[in-house]
Amino acid sequence: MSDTFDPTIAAFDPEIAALLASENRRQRDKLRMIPSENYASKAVQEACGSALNNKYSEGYPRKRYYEGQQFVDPIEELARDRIKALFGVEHANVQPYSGSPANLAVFFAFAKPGDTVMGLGLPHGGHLTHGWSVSITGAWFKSVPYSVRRDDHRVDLDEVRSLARTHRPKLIFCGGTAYPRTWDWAAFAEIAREVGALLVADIAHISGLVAAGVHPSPVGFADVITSTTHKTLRGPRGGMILTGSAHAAAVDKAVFPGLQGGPHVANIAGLAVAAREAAQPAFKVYARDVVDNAKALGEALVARGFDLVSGGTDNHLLLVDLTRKNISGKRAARALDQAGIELNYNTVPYDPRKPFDPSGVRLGTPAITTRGLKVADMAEVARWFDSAITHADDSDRLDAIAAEVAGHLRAFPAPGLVLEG
Ligand code: DSN
Repeated sequence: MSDTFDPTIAAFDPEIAALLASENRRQRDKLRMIPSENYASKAVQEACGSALNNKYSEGYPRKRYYEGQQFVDPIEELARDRIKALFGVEHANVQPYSGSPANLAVFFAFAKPGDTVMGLGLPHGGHLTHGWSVSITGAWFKSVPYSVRRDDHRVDLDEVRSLARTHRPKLIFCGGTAYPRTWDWAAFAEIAREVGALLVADIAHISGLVAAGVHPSPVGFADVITSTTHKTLRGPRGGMILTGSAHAAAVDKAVFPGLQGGPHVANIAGLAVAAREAAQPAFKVYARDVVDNAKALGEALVARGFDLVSGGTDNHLLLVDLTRKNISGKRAARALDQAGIELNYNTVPYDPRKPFDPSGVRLGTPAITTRGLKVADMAEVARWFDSAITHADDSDRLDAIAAEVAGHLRAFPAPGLVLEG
């Protein structure tokens, strides 16, 4: 056997090992507030880094195209069963590589190129794969995006109904990536039924909140539910599609062999672990804290004169419109990153600026809540945020805030990080 593969990463590839160590420290020392990110547990990461990375398993449990599935089959079955129990659904496909392939599989299962689809427009908080023009879903399908209202930034259900009646879409997507408010699944279901559309709820951002019961569930309203598994749900990178049994066969066929080859079974094992974690009482406490922290942070930012899209939040994320602060989203995001607060610049509804340098920043509380930060810490987070924006051009000041942030975080160990010393 070649000994090339035996040494540890530190011995064999010190360059990559050093970068990985730096990333671990970065994740330890920063307030990670990108709302789609989190810290997966050590147990989830162990599954993802396991020998399952060596295995091909095209097909589904008991119906594979490769041998050697003695342990993969029960792992995928456990993942499916735990997800079904967690969300209360009849069928779960846990093979999508992530959220975008999960959505593409739904297109493949239930629509044909040229069919009309509706989704919340990207600049209003939707996702690329809900039919936005630059995505394959906008290029190959006739997309009719809906919006949020100018005055309160809530989804305009009157517009959704009117567009649906006019355009008779095949699919209506609800869910988004920068929408801080609760989704009215029942209202969407009523519109979809009226026009004969299939309702797809993309709960990628909020699946952990839905699993814990702190955001209403689309089960019983949406025909198909898609999600990533690594955001508020806190699992490995991956995707899933949940349905009733009526749509199970179409979804499974669309995922494999329709869209994907061999599933990433190590991540499916990670998802099984994450689903077990999400069924524990402690997960409900985490999910409630995610929302409470986001609300408290929103209030603290408003008290400091920041404008929040929709005025606040019902979930895990906040969208801050910086127009009145005379700083662009990109400049603010860079300054905040230097100050130890990691988030992303983002368009706000009806943004006059371009997406590459928009008017807002998007931030959320899942990762910092996983570390144990509570409502009482949010005033301090708002103070650092405010100070970094106010002193965006003062490099020394930003470094000083970063040191304060890292000092504060020492009391909140980050799960799953490998840290030497
Ligand atoms: N990139 C994800 C997010 O940050 O919301 C969506 O795909």
